[in-house]
Amino acid sequence: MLTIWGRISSINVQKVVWAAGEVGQPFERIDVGGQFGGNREPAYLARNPNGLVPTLEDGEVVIWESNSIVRYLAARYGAGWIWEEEPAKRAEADRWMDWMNTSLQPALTPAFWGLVRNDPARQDPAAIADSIAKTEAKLDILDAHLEGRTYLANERFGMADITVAPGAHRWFNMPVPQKDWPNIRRWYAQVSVRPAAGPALPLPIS
Ligand SMILES: N[C@@H](CCC(=O)N[C@@H](CS)C(=O)NCC(=O)O)C(=O)O
Repeated sequence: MLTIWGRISSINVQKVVWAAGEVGQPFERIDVGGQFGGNREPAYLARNPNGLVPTLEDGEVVIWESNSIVRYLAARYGAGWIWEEEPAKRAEADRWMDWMNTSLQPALTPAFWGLVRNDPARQDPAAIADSIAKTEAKLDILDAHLEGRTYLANERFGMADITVAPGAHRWFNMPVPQKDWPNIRRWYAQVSVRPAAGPALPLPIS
């Protein structure tokens, strides 16, 4: 039985919960972080010195960093399924996973904290407008990539879809102007109804 440490409102925890479901591994998820706290406790820091969520425990194996956890789950339990052995194919998925963490998430986070989490420190209208503009530019790239494609990488469902779709889920449920991204909408509608996606993509977002 896997243990996933982290509150489900975390976009990074959502990726791990989804991946665990796809590879058919039973897991216990323990609420840590945000309003639940616990992530600065010595016992948690011993597992994850960053004091962030998610952290995965699989027997003796302890891993932090959401993408690394998804890759671990895919490689260990999803070979021939969501794990690509061939380096070029795996890189096709890897690049979108890293793009999510380094491009889309940083772009949308200020608007999310200002408009959804109502953080008093993140109410600057200019910063929110900047976040919206930057996110739209990233989503334009995603929409163009998905033109004529069913999935993000290798024409089959995989790690990239699991890690990027929580970003679309968040954006589509935020009180922001919604541009028309027909390819993202179609792709999101398709992947978000997978049985493993349900527990990973809670509504309302928070
Ligand atoms: N790069 C890390 C980022 C982890 C991260 O920033 N997690 C946030 C939640 S999304 C966190 O732990 N925030 C503190 C908290 O929840 O208390 C990953 O992908 O796992």
